Amino acid sequence: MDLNVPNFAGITLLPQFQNIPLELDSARLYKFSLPFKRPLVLKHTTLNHRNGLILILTDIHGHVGLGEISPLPGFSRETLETVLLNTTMLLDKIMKTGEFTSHCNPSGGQSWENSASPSVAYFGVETAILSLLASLNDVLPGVMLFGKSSRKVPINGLIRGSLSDWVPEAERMINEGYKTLKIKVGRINSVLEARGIQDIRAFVGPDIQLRLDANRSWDLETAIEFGKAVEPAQIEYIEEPLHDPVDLPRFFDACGVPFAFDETLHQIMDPTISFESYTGLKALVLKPTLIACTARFISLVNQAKAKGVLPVLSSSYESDVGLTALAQLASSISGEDIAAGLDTRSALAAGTTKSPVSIQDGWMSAQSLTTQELDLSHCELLYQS
Ligand code: OSB
Ligand code: MG
Repeated sequence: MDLNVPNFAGITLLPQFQNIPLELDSARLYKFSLPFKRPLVLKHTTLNHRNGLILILTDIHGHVGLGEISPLPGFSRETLETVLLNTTMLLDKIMKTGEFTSHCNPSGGQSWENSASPSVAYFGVETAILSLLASLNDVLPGVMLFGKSSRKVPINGLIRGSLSDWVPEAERMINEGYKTLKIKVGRINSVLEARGIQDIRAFVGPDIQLRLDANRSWDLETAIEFGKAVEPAQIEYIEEPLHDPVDLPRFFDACGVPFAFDETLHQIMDPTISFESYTGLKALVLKPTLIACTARFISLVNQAKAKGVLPVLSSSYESDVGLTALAQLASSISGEDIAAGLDTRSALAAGTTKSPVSIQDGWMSAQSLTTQELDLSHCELLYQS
């Protein structure tokens, strides 16, 4: 079935990639359930397994497009059951009619800015279509959207252990070649944590970037106290220090530590939200799996760039297929310049490729996966068309 691709789901491809017919042949949807090495403690839940869907599209010439759809419990609004339903409905429509209009698609009077929150099914299906088109055009997917891509992207090493492990973990990561580290804070006493951050800075020296993430753990007073204590450690930014993001400018005024939006972006679905009033805003942490549709993701990237705010691509514990797609997007939006938050694969004990998508010397490859590299032997085929 031919699919009209120049403008699908509110995504406009660069002119040279338009008018190329996409002749879909098959769609297959697999379910995976991958164990974590140890239970993954998140803000609102603890996970033993990462569950999600892998989508494989093929065209009549044998080109392949891959996508992943993995709502994250405690962060996504949707369950896997809901997205499975949404995905199969989308695929039925695409395969039967060749139409891919979603409520992410501004055509038809309904723009995604003022519609209900999109399903992550869209992002997964859009990724698979872009991946198939990229394979047809022999480019990386982001080239069709942003006109460029790098071959690899720098990654921030993720430190999420207990305080006593911070310096040894930082040492291991520096030895592995990471130049940017992200430390999860807001878990125990903030005074002790601030001291831990100073210890890391003293250990790694001035040339390593340090990012922190408090996942909205603090009231304004505690955050300011923490901020003042870590200010000399020259933090690149702290993600979501406050329960209430409205107080972020006051936090910055009081301690001078730049901050980043993460959860706030995924709660406020209005992407026309102005960042202008937020002095001290250094970065938008963009998790496509939570943003849930490509058009909204692109809009946030463009807004960040227009305001001199860093667009930092970040993962949500996707499997290898999803992580590769994220590395490819990062390679187009920030290339080799901004470390991406993709150091989550090491938490999983198994994956969806024969060898895990790896980070070498602090870099992740943006190269596409081939079907030969996939390992879906432990996955369940749920849909075929
Ligand atoms: O708070 O940034 C978070 C992963 C899943 C859910 C929430 C978060 C994360 C990460 C991803 O931290 C890794 C990163 O951004 O470096
Ligand atoms: Mg965060």
